Amino acid sequence: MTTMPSGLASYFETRSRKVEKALDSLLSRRSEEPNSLREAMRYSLFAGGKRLRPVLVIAAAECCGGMADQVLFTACAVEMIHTYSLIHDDLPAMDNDDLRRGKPTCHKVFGEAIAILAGDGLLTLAFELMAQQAKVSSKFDAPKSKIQNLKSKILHPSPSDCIEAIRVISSGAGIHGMVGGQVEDLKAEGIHINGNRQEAQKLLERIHRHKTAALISSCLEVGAVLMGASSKARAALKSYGQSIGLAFQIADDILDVIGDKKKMGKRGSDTKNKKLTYTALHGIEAARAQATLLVQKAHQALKSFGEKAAPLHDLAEYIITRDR
Ligand code: GRG
Repeated sequence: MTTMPSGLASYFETRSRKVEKALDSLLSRRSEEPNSLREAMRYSLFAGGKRLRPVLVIAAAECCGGMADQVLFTACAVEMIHTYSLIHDDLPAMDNDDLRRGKPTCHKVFGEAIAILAGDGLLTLAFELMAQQAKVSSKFDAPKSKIQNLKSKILHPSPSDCIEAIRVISSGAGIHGMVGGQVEDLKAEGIHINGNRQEAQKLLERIHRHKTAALISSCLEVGAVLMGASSKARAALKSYGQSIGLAFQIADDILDVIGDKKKMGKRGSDTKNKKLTYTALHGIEAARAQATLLVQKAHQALKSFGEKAAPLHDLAEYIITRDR
């Protein structure tokens, strides 16, 4: 296990700082919202997450010749969706976890009702934000001469690309992605390696392609979509995302067994919840080998991007060597 190499750490730091700042201003005090709701949303949003998904949106956009500012709304939106999923995942009706990122879970601090609503609030705010991006973009959908007179130096994604971006994120986060995968995961609790191993492996992969990899992969695809990239570039980034998404989950399963619980800020709960995991099914060494193969596949997918994809190559390596 290792911490992030310094080149990647400074890349991550600059991009995630932009995201932090934007999130902070998007969730600043507005008189019409109940205080407890905003506090609960902020509590989970600023509890020390790695900001992997928004950085992936930015890295994919940069890989297609764009800049962080052009995709910042969408980057913030995916972090909100990710945070809502963690709040709901920790609830007693799901994983029933008391700790997340070393802190009491949202429902432990604010109660179950507010935690559910904080998740709902983050999910809907994410879509408001992405729709807002389309609205801002349509203002800029004007003849070039007019654009030159505008103060903003940011070139906004086109309104139709913004709408396609909303579709891509909905698909990764919803019933065909994360939400669907979460349901399959809950149903699989208790199913174990005593049964048919091949069937179990197929089920496990289906769960995580949906629950974890779908949102991660849509973060990469959306970066390409917003930059109006070619369908080839879009497919390559999507494929990279599917591979690192699964590798990320395998690494998560390994950390759940052997990780430093202090660094991870949570207790491993997969064994307690009799979860079907890569480590339970194959053992740690075979799970590691599977993750390494997926990372090799991810590198392959980036071949056509050359140097621009350097941060994504480094990220793929980090995903399976991370310690939290
Ligand atoms: C409740 C609809 C719904 C979905 C929940 C994402 C998820 C589905 C559950 C989280 C459980 C879990 C541990 C999944 C494994 C992979 C994963 C998403 C880990 C957490 O993501 P990180 O490590 O989190 O990026 P940080 O804390 O860094 O933001």
